[in-house]
Amino acid sequence: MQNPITVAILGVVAERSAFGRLKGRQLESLGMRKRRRQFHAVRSAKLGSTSPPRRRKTSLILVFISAWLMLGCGGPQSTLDPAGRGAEQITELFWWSVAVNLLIWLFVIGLAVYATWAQPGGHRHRKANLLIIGGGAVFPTLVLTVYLIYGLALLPGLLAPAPEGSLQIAVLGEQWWWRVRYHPQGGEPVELANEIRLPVGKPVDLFLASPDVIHSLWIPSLTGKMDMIPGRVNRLTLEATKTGVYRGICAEYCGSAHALMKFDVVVMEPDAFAAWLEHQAQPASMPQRAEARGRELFLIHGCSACHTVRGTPAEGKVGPDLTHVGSRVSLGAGILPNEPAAFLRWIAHTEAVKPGVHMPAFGMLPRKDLQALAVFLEGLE
Ligand code: HEC
Ligand SMILES: [Cu+2]
Repeated sequence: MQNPITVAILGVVAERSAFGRLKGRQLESLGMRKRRRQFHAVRSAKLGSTSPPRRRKTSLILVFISAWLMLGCGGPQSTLDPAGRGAEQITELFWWSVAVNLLIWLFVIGLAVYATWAQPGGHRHRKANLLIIGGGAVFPTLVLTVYLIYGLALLPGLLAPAPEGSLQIAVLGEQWWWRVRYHPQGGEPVELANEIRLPVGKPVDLFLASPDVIHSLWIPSLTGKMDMIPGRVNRLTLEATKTGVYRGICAEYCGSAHALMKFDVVVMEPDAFAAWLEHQAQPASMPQRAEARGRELFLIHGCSACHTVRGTPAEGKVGPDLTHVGSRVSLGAGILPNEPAAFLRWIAHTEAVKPGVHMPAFGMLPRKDLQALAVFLEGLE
């Protein structure tokens, strides 16, 4: 936003000052309008450049486009629209730095304007030195030190673990999806995928790791990001403050499908969350008649070598757990809507939907079978 405005202001200022200098020497006797026109004529002849009004118009358009883009700073994946303790503090730091930067920017623009209007002339050596050392070294050091202290002071709060007895969730960054394992107090772990649900107002510890490449888990609305590094476990503590559906992404380039590695974060009332988790811990419900064929095909075609559907012989661990895949907000790690047509598309054109994916496409199956598989998966709620 500041850049186009700076360009616009400095453009006008530079033009004026050049005009002012010419004015004295060559254009004394002419009327203001005439002089200005003459100045542009002289300048264009000298520089062969386009007219300044056009440049100014371009700058104005840039300003409006930037302002319009700023309006997009909301929604389920915005640090400027916080819904978690960590994000609230980070947003506050952001707005403080915007305010301070704005003041500094106004001051610098003021200096630039002053410099173009001031009469050129000698400066006192001492004064010039003071400006260079004070404005060029001491002032920036002071401002950056204040920022540093502010930022460091936030860290203990952001990094503090959740209190004893809080919910713990292990999240593994896979290529290119998320393995999510809940460890409820006094219960068996529950493995799910590509979606994290959280109780509102409760601190939760996420334990982040990866079996092969480095990823970074980032839920901008809730808190800052944290790397997932093979061979170590990083802890990220979250506390969601508003219910709703937010987006998480991988924030560290990890391979071909990095940009297609997302997930949904659903923040629920604690009671609804407990009921949801209890349901997710259950095995898949017995298929109705319509779904029985799909279940059979799922086992015949080898899907079960890579996927688990609890309550069936499918116990593969390579891909996401599909026991309750029909109940997820989205499909394929946050890239498709959760609906039968999307299931069909995913199974038949896996590679086209997510280039580099570690699941073979099953486009060679008859359409009838693909439909049966989609119906079965959609029914796994
Ligand atoms: C070689 C292992 C492998 C086989 C075989 C396999 N899959 Fe997958 N599947 C994966 C992997 C890995 C992913 C995660 C891909 C990603 O998102 O990057 C996946 C993802 C999925 C998803 C999306 C899950 C989610 O959480 O959104 C569905 C649905 C799915 N597979 C269904 C099937 C079906 C149906 C079959 C059999 C016709 C099958 N898979 C066979 C490895 C496999
Ligand atoms: Cu990644």
